[in-house]
Amino acid sequence: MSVTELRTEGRIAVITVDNPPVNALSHAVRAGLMDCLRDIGSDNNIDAAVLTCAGRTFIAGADIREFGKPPQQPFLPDVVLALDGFGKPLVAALHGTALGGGLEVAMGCHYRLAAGSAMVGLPEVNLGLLPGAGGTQLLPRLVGAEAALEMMLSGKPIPAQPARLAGIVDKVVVDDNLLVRAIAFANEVAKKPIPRSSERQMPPVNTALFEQRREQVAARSHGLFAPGKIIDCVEQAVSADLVSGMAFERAAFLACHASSQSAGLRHAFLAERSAVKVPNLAAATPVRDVKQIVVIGAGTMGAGIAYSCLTAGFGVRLLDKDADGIGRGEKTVRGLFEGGVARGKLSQDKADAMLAQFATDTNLANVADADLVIEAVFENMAVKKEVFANLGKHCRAGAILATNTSTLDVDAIAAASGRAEDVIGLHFFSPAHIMRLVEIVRGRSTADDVLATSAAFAKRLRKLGVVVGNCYGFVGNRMLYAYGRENQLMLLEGAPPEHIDHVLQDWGMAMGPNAVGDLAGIDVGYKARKERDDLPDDPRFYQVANLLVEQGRLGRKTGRGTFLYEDGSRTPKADPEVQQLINDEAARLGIEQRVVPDDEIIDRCIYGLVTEGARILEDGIAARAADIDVIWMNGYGFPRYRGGPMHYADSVGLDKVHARVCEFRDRFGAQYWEPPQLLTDLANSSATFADFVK
Ligand code: T1G
Repeated sequence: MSVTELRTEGRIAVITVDNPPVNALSHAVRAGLMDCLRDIGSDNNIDAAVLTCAGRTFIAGADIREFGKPPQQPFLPDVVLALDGFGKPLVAALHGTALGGGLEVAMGCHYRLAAGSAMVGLPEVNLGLLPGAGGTQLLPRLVGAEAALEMMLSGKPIPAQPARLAGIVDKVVVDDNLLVRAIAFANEVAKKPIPRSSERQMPPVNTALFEQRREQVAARSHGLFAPGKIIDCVEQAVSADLVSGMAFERAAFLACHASSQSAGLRHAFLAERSAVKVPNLAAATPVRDVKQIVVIGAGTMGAGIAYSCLTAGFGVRLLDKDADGIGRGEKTVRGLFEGGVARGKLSQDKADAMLAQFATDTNLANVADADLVIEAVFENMAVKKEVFANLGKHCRAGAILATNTSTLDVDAIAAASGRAEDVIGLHFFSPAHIMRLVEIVRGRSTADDVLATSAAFAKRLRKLGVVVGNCYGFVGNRMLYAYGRENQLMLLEGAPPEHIDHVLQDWGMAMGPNAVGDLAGIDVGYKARKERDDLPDDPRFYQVANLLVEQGRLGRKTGRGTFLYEDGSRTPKADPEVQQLINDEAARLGIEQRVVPDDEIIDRCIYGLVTEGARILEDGIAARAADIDVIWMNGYGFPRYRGGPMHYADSVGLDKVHARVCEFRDRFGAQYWEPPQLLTDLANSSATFADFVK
């Protein structure tokens, strides 16, 4: 099947790109477009042409999957220049999302018509790139430098009407006849002079704009350099002709493309799309019908989950045996809707319609009509078992019973229900109405259709549902133990908490481990540890955290934890009392204090993640290393431009990672630093975690 088709309607040629799923500009598409231009140019019976796409969208960009491969002519910039210089009028008909190279191709054409629902944008910056096929030169010529910079630095698409007002789109077609209108438009302009984007003069610009944007970007982009390159290219467009401007742009694009930042961001993009594909599940697996959801537990998590389900169009009943708890939960849900309306996220009418689907009850047996029950009660096995025993009795046959536990044994909870095949883990991350990640924990007995339904449910909530196996902490929290352990040990060894946090945040983590602990509440981990009987026999293990909790220093919620939070401030401040507590405990344990080098802080915390991630792959708890990356980028603030812990280790080189882990084993002992066999095997065979398939 050809990915480009050429036909004529009277004296108008119609080029149709048909390259599912998003008409990405693969090599075949680029070559096909050039062939079509050649045929149209040599046909005297054709006066003008329309470029359209089959399927759900106009071209959504260059083919991201081709980036790692050797580039093939024709390169996209050459295609765009050929369009711009073409001798007959070219009309692009845009529907869906004309993004990246797709919008560049459209700007190479001489006119752009858009369906009313179309969106246009240059999101390359999200991939650590810049528009590399003329976008940084053509867009400023259409909309001016300032608006062009805003679109390219934000990476956000804009709707058709604002795009018309800005000068990107010539006409918006509000009925469903985009192609018919485009062909009629082509007939109208067939004999008119051709308005080439390359010949448009740049609107005047205050050159101070570029320095202003450089300062903004430096403050906000955490060391990413694609934004600065975009500014350089637009600045070049002010004075350069199109060809030399595009040569400048090409060099800048190649520099971005070669960067580890872009490799990480492109990995993140593809990993998030592969992670939601359930491994070892037949595509034809049926999905159970879910309309009515019951959430049990009206705390912060339960209310956030209820809100997420309501905004996705489900009916929701929130249960809690405590009347005060229900009152608080209902208040939280209503407050979230009020906030959404206030921020313009949804209309009052929509909020009212969703809230009409919301109910509460203190009767935990009121579950008979539930298609899906999500338990979000206190993180205690006995409490959860009681809830699931009750659900096993009162839920209808076929109802799915999900636990939101963040660490506990899903199989044990499932057994308590008496219907383990209907039980699954849905580990939402807090705050549940904001965090995209859900770990879908597949129990030993979980039925395939329960798994398929859960994956579809996560998609309905517009969340990233990643299927993981059942073990303590599943993937994310199991790895968090190793990351936190090293933080705790380094505190005792002499690294101040504020320094550890600064070093890791500077490295790219959204928050340092000590600030995260204060945010979540240090008592949460403390209580979880008290429930375990498999902790390492090591008096240093989370000892600082234990002492803080035992002194009532629980974190932000008590105004002090590892750090101080004065007068309700959210800004952590170093606390000399805590440092003294650490020093005293280190002395008691006979730990010699030292200056812990910054690279050691980073490597012990990050390779702590990597080694535990390797064990998770060995145990089959995660199907792909990329799934682990998705979990840590979306649940724990791991920097996207580093691609997640496993991709980062691959980018460093597993031989180097393995050598560093062996050094830590030799210095700190094999209890925590014996290299996982998988890491040793991959390092010895010059392979990567990306190569690993269980
Ligand atoms: N290349 C290859 N595959 C792509 C793709 C792309 N650009 N965009 C999407 N896909 C695949 C995706 O992997 C998934 O595949 C399927 O399409 C559906 O995607 C030179 C250098 C278009 C808004 O950054 O934002 O042009 O998993 O699940 O939620 O200047 O995809 O089904 O096998 O996301 O409806 C610039 C990226 C590229 C746009 C649709 N363009 N795509 O969202 O579906 S760089 C982008 C998106 C560039 C030039 C530069 C979204 C979407 P599979 P999906 P969706």
